[in-house]
Amino acid sequence: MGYARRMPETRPPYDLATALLIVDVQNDFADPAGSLSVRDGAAVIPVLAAEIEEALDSGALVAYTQDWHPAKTPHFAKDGGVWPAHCVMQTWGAELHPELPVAGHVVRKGSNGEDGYSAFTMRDPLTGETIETELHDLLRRRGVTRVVVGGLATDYCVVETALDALRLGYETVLLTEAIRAVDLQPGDGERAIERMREAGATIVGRAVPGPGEGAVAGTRAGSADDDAAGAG
Ligand code: VGL
Ligand code: ZN
Repeated sequence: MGYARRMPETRPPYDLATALLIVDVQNDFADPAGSLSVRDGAAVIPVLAAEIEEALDSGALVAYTQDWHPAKTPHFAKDGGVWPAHCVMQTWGAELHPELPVAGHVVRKGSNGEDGYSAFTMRDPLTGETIETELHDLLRRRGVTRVVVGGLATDYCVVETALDALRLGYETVLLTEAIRAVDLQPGDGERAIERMREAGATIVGRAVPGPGEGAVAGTRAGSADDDAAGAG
């Protein structure tokens, strides 16, 4: 609401200095039977599959993350956190969705009970200390300066990953058609996209409406044209 209409931005082409980051496309988020299933989550898979193919054709790195929790962690409601148990290591829910093509390094986050959502950093649940995953090192060693981000979920791991990437100095591109939100509160996904835009991310693709929203919220019929990116 109230956003200026913007011309759609297009994704810069993949090259050796670009990495495609695919966040948490795991059964518990992407499958309707998952314990923290994201509405329409599996819809990101064909979009990401096309991106993966283009990235690989251009020699770009593709990296994946897996939320990877022990059975007991302060991240889970039963142990003092906020979430139903999900992505417990070595279980079906933690596996990458079987339809997602896997062609690159997989970063697992949370193995030692760390909390947090970013692919780059985790929080020690006892000391509150920030711990880096191996992702920044991996990208740095490969000379990556730009990341293209998609996956699940927009309002948690995707937004925190993109904000960390920007903070670490990466040019950051968000693929709106390759993300979906948990939307605990209606509009969380849209607000996350705005936070990424304000922090300097390039937002590419049509806005994907949240639950109960029209194609372009807050506007009257006739304005929901397919070229309107970033609206609603
Ligand atoms: C996520 C909630 C809890 C995510 C992970 O991948 O977005 N969300 N853990
Ligand atoms: Zn988690």
